Amino acid sequence: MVAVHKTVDELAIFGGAPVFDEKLHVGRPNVGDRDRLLQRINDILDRRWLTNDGVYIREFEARVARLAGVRHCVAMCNGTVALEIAIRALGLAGEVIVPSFTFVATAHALQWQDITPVFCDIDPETHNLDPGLVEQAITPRTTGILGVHVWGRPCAVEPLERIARRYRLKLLFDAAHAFACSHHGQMLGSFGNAEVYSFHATKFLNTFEGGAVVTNDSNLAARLRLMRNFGFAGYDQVIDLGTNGKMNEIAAAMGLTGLDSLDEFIAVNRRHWEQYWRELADLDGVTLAAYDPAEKNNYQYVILELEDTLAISRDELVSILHAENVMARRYFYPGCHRMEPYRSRYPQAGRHLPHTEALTRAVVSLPTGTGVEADAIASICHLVRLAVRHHQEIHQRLKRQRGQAALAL
Ligand code: T4K
Repeated sequence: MVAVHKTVDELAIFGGAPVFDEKLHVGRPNVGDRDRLLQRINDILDRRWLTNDGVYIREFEARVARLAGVRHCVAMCNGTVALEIAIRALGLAGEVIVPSFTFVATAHALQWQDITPVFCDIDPETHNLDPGLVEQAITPRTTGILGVHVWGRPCAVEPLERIARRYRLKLLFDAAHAFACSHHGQMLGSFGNAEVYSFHATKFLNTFEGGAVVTNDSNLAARLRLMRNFGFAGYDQVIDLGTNGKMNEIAAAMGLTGLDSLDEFIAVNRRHWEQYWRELADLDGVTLAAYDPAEKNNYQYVILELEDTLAISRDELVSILHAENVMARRYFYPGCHRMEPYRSRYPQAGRHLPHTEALTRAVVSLPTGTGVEADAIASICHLVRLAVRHHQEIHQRLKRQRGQAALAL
C-alpha cells in the first residue's frame, strides 16, 4: 500500500472512506519461520510427548535463561499464572505494593490469592513506580513490592532494591513487556527475587499463550517447578500445594521459533519505532515514549502521550483512528484501581494516584511489529499529525456531531 494523505473533511469519522480496508491491530503477533515451526510440531506429534517437561520446553527454558542472564527459567502456561505461582512461591501475603498503571493481571494475580494490591502512583516521566511513594506506602502488613517494567522500560530497579532490603520485603518484577530489554547492560529478568515474562500472542516473543518465571535463586526455582506441576516431586509423591501451570510442547516450539528470529523482530520494531519518532517527535502537543539507545530494547510498544494543551482528547484521537481502521489501544485505561473488584473496594484510590489518572487519559498505543508495513505507519503518522494540527476544528466538529447524535435519539 502507498501512504495515504487526507484533509480534515476526508477523515472517515466525518464520512470519508477509511484509509485501511482491514483493521490494523495493535499486538499483531510476530510469527517466525513457519516451516521451522511446522517441523518442530511434526516432531512433537511423532514423538507423542505433548507437555510435562518435554524436550522443547527444556530447550526453550535454557535459551530464555541464557538470554536473560539467569540460572533458572521456569516456563508456564501464561504470564498471569506465572505471576500467581511466583507470588505464592515467594510467600507474599498481606499487602503488596504495585502500580495501578499496568495490565489488570498484575493486580489480579495478588487479589486472586487474597493479597491486597496497594496501588502506588508512578513517575510521569518513566510511567513506572515512583520509589519515593513506594516507601511511603509500606505498612506493617507489607510483604513485597511488585514492580512492572511498563513498555519494556526498566523500573527504578536500584532504589526499589534498596527499599526492599531496608524493609526486608520481597521484590518481584512483572517483566511481561520486557523480554530482551536491558538496564545498565544487564537484562531485565535478572533483578529482584524473580521476574515474570509473558509470552502471550501480543507480546514481542510469543508462545501463543505462555509465560515464565526467571530467577537466580535455586531454591525458589525448585519450588516454582513443584508448584507448576501440582506439587509432584516424583511419580506418586506430592510434597507441596501446587497447581497446573505447565507450558505445552507446541507452545515451546513456537517460542523457540520466535527466538530464532529475535534479531529480525527487534530490527523491524526498531525501524518502525524510529519512523514514528522521525514523523511525530517534533509535533507540538504529543510525546512519543522514548527508549534509551544505550540499552537493549525490544521496541514493542509505540506509545503516544497527548498533552492537555490540545483541544482534542485522547479518546477523540482514538475514535478518529478507529474510523480509519487503525485499532489504536488505550493501554492501560482506566487503571486497575478503576476496575473491579478494586473500584468498589477502594473507591478513593484515585486521590492518591494523580499521575496514573492523568496518564490513563493521555496515552494511546499504536500498531507496530512484523505484521505492519512502513507505508501503513506513514499513513498513521499522517492521521495523527492531521488530528493534532487541526485539533481545535476537529474537536468542535466532533462535539457538534455528538450533539446532533444526542438530539436524534
Ligand atoms: N502483566 C502485564 C504488564 C501484561 O501486559 C500482561 C498481559 C500480563 C501481565 C499477563 O500476561 P498473560 O497472562 O496475558 O500472558 C492483551 C493481552 O491479552 C495481554 O496478554 C496483554 N498483557 C495486554 C497488554 O494486552 P487485551 O485485552 O488488550 O487483548 P486483546 O484480545 O484485545 O488483543 C490485543 C490486540 O492484539 C488486539 O488489537 C488484537 C490483537 N491480536 C490479539 C490476539 C490474541 C491479534 O492480532 N492476534 C491475536 O492472536 O489484552
